[in-house]
Amino acid sequence: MSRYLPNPEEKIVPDGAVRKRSIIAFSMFILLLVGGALLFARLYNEPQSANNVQPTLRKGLKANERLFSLFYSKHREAKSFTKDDAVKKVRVNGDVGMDGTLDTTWRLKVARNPGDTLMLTMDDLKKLPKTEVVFDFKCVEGWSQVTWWGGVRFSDFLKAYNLAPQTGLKYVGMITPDETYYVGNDMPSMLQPQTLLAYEMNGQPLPQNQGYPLRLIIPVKYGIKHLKRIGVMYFSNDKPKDYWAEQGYDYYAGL
Ligand SMILES: Nc1nc2c(c(=O)[nH]1)N[C@H]1C(S)=C(S)[C@@H](COP(=O)(O)O)O[C@H]1N2
Ligand SMILES: [Mo]
Repeated sequence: MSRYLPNPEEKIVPDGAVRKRSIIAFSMFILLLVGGALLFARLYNEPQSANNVQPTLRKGLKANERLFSLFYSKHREAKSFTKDDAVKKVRVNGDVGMDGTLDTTWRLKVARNPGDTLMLTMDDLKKLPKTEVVFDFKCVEGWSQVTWWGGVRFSDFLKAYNLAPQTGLKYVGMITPDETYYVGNDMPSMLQPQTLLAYEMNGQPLPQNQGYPLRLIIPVKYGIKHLKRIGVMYFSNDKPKDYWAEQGYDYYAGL
């Protein structure tokens, strides 16, 4: 018969408290309902932007993008391979901005500050310490190849040309000499130690169609970001224009 005895642990809730809780629960329900309806109405009435996304959703996407770029762009490194692993026949892919051939009259233009643009020769760059990287180069089209590159580590280049203050900016932009191919990369990925201004492939000067005289190698990113034939380099807090991002690809294109 003990089951009919009241449990001394059980609190007897007075009627008034029950009513109060019901009112709170019901108010929350109404609030959520109204909130949901308002959000829906806002999304429904908002004009869609160029990418078919309403500004409210776009804000959410942007916040996510910032979060991901924060967590995934730092401290990452692409797996390294040995030079023997590297393929001898490197695929050529993408020829935007690659018309004609370049010669030694080429200069790397670096917009250091307003009114202060460096004009560097290949010899200037070859004087800096050389770094070699062998990694699995991945294209968004689905293929990948282990390839071997040599050049100046981007962070070494920045030090040599007093560009440390520019690392306080969020992005580095690069453009081909004819301005038809261009990319933007986030600063943490640019500062990653495998990122090179490359002038060699398989121990030889870059072939014309693979970016002679200088290209970007940024192993933490997909191929679209490895701009071949660098003409201009600049630094900015705004996202530099990006050829494939304009076509709808992910701006960060990280691996
Ligand atoms: N100037 C320029 N750089 C470019 C491209 C391009 O079309 N033009 N294509 C990109 C893409 S999609 C890839 S996969 C790589 C290919 O580099 P590779 O030709 O040396 O294999 O270059 C990238 N850099
Ligand atoms: Mo690619």
